[in-house]
Amino acid sequence: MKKQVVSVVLTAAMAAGLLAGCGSSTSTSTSSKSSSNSSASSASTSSAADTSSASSAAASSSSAEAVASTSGAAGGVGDVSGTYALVPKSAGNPFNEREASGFQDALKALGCSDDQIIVSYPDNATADAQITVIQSLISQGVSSIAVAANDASALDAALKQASDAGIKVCTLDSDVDADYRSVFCNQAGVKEIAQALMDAVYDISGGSGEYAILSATSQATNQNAWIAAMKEIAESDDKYADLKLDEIAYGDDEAQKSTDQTQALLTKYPDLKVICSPTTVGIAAAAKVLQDQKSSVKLTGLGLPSEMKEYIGDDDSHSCPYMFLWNPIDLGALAAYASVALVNGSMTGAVGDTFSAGDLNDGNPYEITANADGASEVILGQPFKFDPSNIEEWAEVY
Ligand code: RAM
Repeated sequence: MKKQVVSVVLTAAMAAGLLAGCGSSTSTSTSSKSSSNSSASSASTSSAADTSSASSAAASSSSAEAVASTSGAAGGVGDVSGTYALVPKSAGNPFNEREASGFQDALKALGCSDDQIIVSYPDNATADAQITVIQSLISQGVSSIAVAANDASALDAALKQASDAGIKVCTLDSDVDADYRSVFCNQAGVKEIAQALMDAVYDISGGSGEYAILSATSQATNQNAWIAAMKEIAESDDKYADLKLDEIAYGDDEAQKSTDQTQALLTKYPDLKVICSPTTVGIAAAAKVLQDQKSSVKLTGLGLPSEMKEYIGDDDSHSCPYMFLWNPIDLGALAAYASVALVNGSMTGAVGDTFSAGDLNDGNPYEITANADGASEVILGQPFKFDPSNIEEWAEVY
């Protein structure tokens, strides 16, 4: 049933994509229906996704003047004056580039000029690299920082410095301690993602046997939260009692390291049945290793359809029967809308607050909810499954 919905949405998306294809990349804010996967925002993807580079999209020290000259209400979100910064996890990761394109396009669609939008990629997926970037943004006097954190607590001091300087801070994709940000833009509930992954391991393994996890960095808040929740699920239900987790390996969201770690898992665990990789970089690397080697080990996890198209399939010649993700472009857009609402004061980021996010959420405002620890978050949607029936179509989108 979901597939039908998606297929309709997708058809619309692709039609919109054709229309948008020859124009500029500012048509972000249209979005999905039933899931965080979407739709017309994705239509702007193909151009936007290619445009992000490992440097600031519009880093400009003269942003303060530009900011002052932009004001007024746009798209129901209120005043868009300000300079909005995004700090992704690292450069060179296509997921992060799509996130950045969503952030940039949403702000442009609201009428922000290039000078008001800053995307600053850290050199690598470490807290130290992000601290350097955050400190530079503080000296530039930006209005907000949206960060996909490489560590749950190592950014605390830098983010406190930012808040003390009057900068609004939110997180997306990967969170920090709640005291150091106003709200977390979460792609999907931690439990929902973990449940989808655990059930995929169960299903693909046939309900018993050995599996391993190939994660991103060992400090990544998001992957660590998903893995902890997977463990909890596995321990709390006898259904999973015959599954054995051999190891959690870390590919650091680097292709070569993820390839090497996959290889090492295959060597160390001859009875391994399934690898679950909750990172787009890890899953793409593992998919290639397994498929090239015609390994009987199967793969699932979180992957970008465009990178996984050739590996998704039901037969022995494909390494990954199915996987999950959400729309990274929409996630970036959500962080843009949250940043605007924090800066113009239409919300504080507290549980119960609402804010407008253009056409995301079918045009309805998002409500800020409490996560398992009681901290505020806004959930983009549900994790979405990609399998042979839909991978080709979605590979065109992101
Ligand atoms: C990688 C990153 C990102 C994560 C996705 C699924 O690209 O680690 O943080 O959300 O995978």
